[in-house]
Amino acid sequence: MQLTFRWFGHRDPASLARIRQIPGVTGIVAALYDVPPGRLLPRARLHALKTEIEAAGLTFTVLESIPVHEDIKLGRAARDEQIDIYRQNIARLGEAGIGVLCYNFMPLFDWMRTDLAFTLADGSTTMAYDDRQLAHIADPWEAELPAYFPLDDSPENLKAAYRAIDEEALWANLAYFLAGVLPVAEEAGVRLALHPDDPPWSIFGLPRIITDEAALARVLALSASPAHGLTFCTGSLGADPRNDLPAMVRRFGPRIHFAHCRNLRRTGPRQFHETGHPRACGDIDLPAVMAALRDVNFTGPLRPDHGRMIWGETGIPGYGLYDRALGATYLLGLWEGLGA
Ligand code: DNO
Repeated sequence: MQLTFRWFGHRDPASLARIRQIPGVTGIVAALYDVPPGRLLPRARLHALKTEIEAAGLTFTVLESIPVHEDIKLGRAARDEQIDIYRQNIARLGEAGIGVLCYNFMPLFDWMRTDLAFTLADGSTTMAYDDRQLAHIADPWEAELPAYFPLDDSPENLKAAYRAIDEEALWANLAYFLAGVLPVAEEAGVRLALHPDDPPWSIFGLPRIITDEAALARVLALSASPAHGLTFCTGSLGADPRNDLPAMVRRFGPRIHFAHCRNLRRTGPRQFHETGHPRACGDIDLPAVMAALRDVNFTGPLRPDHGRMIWGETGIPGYGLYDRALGATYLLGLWEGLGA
């Protein structure tokens, strides 16, 4: 595996120079975060970002992510135009030598938490989710977490449009999208890595389909293209106790293009909070996941995922430097211990 680290550019309190000092980290996961869905990624900006990362002695390994426009997820008439833009963006990644693209197919919202600063017994803070709290969120459209609304539509229109979209319709729209983009990804040498839904169940009545082993098998069966694969996210899938993560790694091994590793503690039905990475801290058995990745000869990028806020750090929820650096070191330690 290649150990990587997510960097949010100049709004990130962690600099590339600091990230480089984390033992074993060689790759950066980044994006042009300010480019809205449905727009072309300017070639010059991709190039500048890559140059900056390389000047710091790191490689630009993964683009996470390019949001999929809602017209595509909704299967609207304008989707072909949007798919064409997505294709052009994939080609631009290929030109820039960025080999992996992480993306998701969650309607309207990306990952969702109900508490961004839940205090743990040790005084650190972490993100938490309690499904019961969703009922109290008066206007989900005001949620602080990443939601990628296209500039060219209103929340009211989108809400209304999703009333007609059930899970099967979303599956059909995902299949249509993949058929449109995979040939270009193959040609460009870009491996697509579909991120599972986080949390892996429906929220606000919106369909969510990338939730469990059966769903991953179904999505992979849509195409045998070598460009078609997964982001294996232990925290997203692991929020549902029925998901056997090591078994899923063994089953889908060669189709795992990117791995997100983190831990969480389940506190009730559809309730959890995030924790430090070690097995001692939560319910996710990362040693077993790493062993499974070793057994399938995983060579792709892997990154520590959300961490707590520790040592007084403030910043982007889930993405402080310190706890993720501890996570990176833990993951590398597991990997070395496996003789991998
Ligand atoms: C959260 C991330 C996600 C991920 C997107 C990929 O921390 O894992 O936001 O980047 O779902 O499209």
